[in-house]
Amino acid sequence: MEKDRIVEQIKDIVLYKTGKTIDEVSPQAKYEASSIMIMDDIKEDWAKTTKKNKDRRNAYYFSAEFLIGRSFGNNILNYGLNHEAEGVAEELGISLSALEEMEEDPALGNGGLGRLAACFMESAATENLPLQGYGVRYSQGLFKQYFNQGFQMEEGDDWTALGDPWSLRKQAETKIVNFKDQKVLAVPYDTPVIGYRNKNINTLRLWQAEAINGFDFSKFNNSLYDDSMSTKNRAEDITRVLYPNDSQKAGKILRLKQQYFFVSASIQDIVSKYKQHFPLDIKFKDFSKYHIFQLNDTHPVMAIPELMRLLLDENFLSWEEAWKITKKVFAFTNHTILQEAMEKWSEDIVETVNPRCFEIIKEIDRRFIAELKESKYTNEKIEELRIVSKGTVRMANLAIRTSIKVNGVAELHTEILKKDTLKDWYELYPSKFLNKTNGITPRRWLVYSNKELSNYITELLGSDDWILDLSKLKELEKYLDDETVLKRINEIKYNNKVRLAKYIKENEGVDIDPNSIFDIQVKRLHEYKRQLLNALHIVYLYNKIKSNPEIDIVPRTFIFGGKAAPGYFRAKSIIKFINEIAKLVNNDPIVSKKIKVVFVENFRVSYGEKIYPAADVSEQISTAGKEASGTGNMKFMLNGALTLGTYDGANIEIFKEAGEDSNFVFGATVEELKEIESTYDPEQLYLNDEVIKETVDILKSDIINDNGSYMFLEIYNSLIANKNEKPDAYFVLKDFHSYVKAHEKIDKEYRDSLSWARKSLKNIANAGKFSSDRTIKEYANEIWDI
Ligand code: 26V
Repeated sequence: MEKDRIVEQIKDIVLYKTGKTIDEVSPQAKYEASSIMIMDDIKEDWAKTTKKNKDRRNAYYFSAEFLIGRSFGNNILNYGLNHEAEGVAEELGISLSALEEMEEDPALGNGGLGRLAACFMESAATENLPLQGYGVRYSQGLFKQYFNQGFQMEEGDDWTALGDPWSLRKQAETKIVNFKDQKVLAVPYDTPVIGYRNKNINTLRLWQAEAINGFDFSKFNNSLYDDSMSTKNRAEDITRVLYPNDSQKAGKILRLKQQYFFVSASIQDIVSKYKQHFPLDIKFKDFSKYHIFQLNDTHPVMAIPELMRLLLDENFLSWEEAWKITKKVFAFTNHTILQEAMEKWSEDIVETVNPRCFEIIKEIDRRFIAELKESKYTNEKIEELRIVSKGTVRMANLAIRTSIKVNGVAELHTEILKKDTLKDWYELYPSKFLNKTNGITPRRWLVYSNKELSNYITELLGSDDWILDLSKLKELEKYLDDETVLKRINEIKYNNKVRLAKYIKENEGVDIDPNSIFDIQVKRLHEYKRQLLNALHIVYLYNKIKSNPEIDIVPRTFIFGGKAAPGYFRAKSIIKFINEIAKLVNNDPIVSKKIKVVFVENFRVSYGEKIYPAADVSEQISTAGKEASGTGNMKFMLNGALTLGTYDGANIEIFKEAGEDSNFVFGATVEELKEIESTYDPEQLYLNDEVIKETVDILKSDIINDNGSYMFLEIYNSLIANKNEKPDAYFVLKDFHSYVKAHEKIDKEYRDSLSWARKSLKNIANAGKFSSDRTIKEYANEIWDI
């Protein structure tokens, strides 16, 4: 029997690794051995896929972040071991979920961009597409978050402290990366990306920096202990830590080194494999037939000069020959329109990282300008488009100039890029621009994390084909008026809420009621995402309940989760504010009967897996035009939550697919905001509107306490009396009443539980578009040609 074979194999690994029998070892050891068993099981299929892909055109996803989440449960599911898994765990004397909880959740990404990369890798493997991931193996993932008196605190994330059973160190394929002031080793670690039930296994290769001659014995023998370690430390520093996506990020030299490090190693790797495979093609004539590199934002853009450098200096191609190839093999994705996130590096930093690449960038710029001048471009336009200007290198410009295609990540976002942010570029290269609306993998975000709903869908549709073709969910619409089905939808949601409530009780120490509406906002903290609007609405409700304790409202639990970048003061203030509101609300004997507030600590992929299935309401309330796409919105929708959202990013496409009447749309549109932008006066709004005034004034009251940090006054000033920047730049007060109304509608509609379930089912049935299988096939067909 398959189960017995697996159990025996795991026991064997335990014995080999620990010298003990299964009943003597820790849960951690059982988890590790089970993971090794899976790695052993898949090895032939992995090798086969690698071999098959050698002869084909491949796409390479270059990304500084791959937020892959836990591997154990997902690999069991995708490799088809899930029917045995419970039984195997039982034989090992542990539950499957306890085994799963042993795994560290690697946080090798900040948020949306990194998680998207992980969903793409999974979908490509599932769709049999040859897509390889290349990135950085950070020793420290994104910081772990906890709260002390409601303030965010950070601690390191040493995610490999107990080992990393999911990667193989490929020492023999080590590369050397040259910086102006140091040379380091790049050691690759390969992680399998297992397609869903198709035995196709692609590779995610992450590079780790190490010293070439790590340890100086002569210094050590001379008692210069610290000195003897310094080369080693300086090398390892390069991949030590994932940078938090900071709004006021400085142009940190180590960050550019990190970027150059991984793209240099990756390009070297790919070029050297090409030369092995086609030793006769010394002019690289066929290189562009076999390779296409997708640049995930500007972070990997140094790959462009690096490829040029390798072709010119190490393979002796002429500039024209090298450029012709380089111009064919890159494509670029933009993920944000926020100006501060567009990477610009000062010339001296680029020069210190790698002087030769800097020289190449300047030459690319020089030739580009000459071309523009020839086409009679005005100096003003040329200035906009230049790659090197005013002492800085603009990475987006370098990427767009070189790439075959440039894409945004949702329809609205791409339109804004074309009409506004990248207007001049769109004029110059209209055919380069296209949209690729983001997606999420249904395996992790439904089949794995919401088993009950997933099984029910299979039961209703009579087959599990929908897992590989999410558009099939549309067939669920035939049950929209079936009371038995609607009741079962509600029952499943309730069960998921019970599970989450239990988890929150254990982890946050707060009691929440599964019969209340679970109204959830989980995402990175940022002003444009407007967690502050959500918080102010809770204050408004608090005031209302205080003045009328008998008020008839459906009990609501507001759940928040998300990290603020450690240097983003205002985002941290908002966390403190929400935690203080939670304390106020939850400790009030009357108010807490109607509403509760919880900010969960350390929101991450594995927390998301428990949260999305339990949501009734999905808060997607960014200022219109600011959220490029969002992907959390899709996870909620697929799990049957109704979206409370603005016309922003992919929300618009969600409303279009599922219907506005199955969701709650509010707030000003991009066009409306543009119209009022120059005359918007939040202070007048505040002075003339009693409700807004009373709500916002809590920030200056002693009802809540910021422990002398002045954080709440700072938030107040940011809305009303900002001296240095525009007050209320994200239109929180402007959208306040519209948001309150939408919440009132939720309160009203939730009372009709069948009608609510119908809307929930409508969302599930129309979530097909948001499968990353759809997205990745569009990339494959319209950009990569694989
Ligand atoms: C910027 C920086 C700047 C400096 C240091 C590190 C760092 C890391 C990441 C970033 C940019 C983050 C951009 C991002 O995550 N954008 C999100 O991408 C999602 C996937 O396309 C999209 O759904 C979200 O709307 C968008 O905010």
